[in-house]
Amino acid sequence: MTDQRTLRVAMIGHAFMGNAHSQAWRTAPYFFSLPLRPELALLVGRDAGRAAEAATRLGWTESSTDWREAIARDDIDLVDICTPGDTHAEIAIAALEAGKHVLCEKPLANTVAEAAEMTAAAEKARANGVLTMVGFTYRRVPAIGLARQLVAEGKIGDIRHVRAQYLQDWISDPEAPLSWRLDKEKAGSGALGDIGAHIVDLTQFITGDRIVELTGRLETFVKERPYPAGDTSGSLGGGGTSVERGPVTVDDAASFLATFSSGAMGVFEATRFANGRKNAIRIEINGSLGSIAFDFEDMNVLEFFDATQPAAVGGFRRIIVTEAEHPYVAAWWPPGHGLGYEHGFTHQVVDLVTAIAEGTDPSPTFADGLQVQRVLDAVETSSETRTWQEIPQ
Ligand code: SOE
Repeated sequence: MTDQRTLRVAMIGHAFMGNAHSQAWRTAPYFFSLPLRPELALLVGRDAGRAAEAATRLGWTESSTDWREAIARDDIDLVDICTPGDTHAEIAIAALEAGKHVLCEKPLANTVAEAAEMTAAAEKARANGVLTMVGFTYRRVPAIGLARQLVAEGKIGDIRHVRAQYLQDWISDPEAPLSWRLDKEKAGSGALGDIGAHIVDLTQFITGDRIVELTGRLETFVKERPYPAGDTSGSLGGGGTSVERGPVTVDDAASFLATFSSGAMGVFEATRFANGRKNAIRIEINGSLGSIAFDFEDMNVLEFFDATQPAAVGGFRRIIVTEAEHPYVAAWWPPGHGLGYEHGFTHQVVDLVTAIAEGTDPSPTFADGLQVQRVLDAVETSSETRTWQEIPQ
């Protein structure tokens, strides 16, 4: 690192996630007092014209069509990977070997083998103070942070049930185009890795526990779709289609039963076919002393049931998670002036930059990402073999 006051970032990819990350890198220093100032130095995309346009629009100083430029440059401190999963391992390992910190979008990789290689490279680089983080952004929603706090403080007691759903509907129309997210080569898996990975991470984050075994099922309802017409990299299911069709090679929906190391029972569901549900991340946890419930479609609220209260005044309480005492909220607006999807990305930048300045591991690291990958892999194997699978710890 040549300049400790700034953190010079190169971002690879500028579609949906690139937009979200760019706004986070830009806004974090305006709302939070950061120990290092992020500099949006280099944006990399496949097409020179589009990368240059995106760099101007999103606030990056320069653009390039070669991610290796980011790795080769001495004046880049951190590589932010916002590309499809099939490129994560190659870019991340090269960046780590060149001594760059790495923020990598989720899921960490397309396979356990790739995630393991990335984690080995991360552990090697860690000896030289190089840090890694996986973009499980929803951990940084204030209501999720509060849920974790309540569990850690023992307000829920011993956890019995973990119920988690991630429901979307953007491909429930069988004529929705065959985007890269429906191609196993590019995306690794479908609903399982794209959105199921989030609820695996979130439930483990909130409970502070790990899934140790599971049995799962994957389903592909629509086996063939029209190819997209034109570029659909930045959209979910939108854009035109061509007359030619191709095979869907990933799951449309995934569900699994799981056991946590505490013995808590988990029920998980991830689907892109829940008509009417746009981005519903629903988590409910029942413990011996109470329950908590969250739904991302009402993301500034955490429901809390305290079983120690007399029945006459019991019932779920809707906590509006917009108080300065709540995680991350003090930096933003007065009570009741809620936050949105993008704020999780800003909080991710704050936590990452702080960890880099302090030389501590940000959370989740590549090792955490590898563990999530093992859970995803176990769901696939279980679905193929119709068996329970243990997760190597
Ligand atoms: C598409 O399903 C997607 O953009 C995911 O890739 C993101 O991780 C999720 O946050 C929203 O939906």
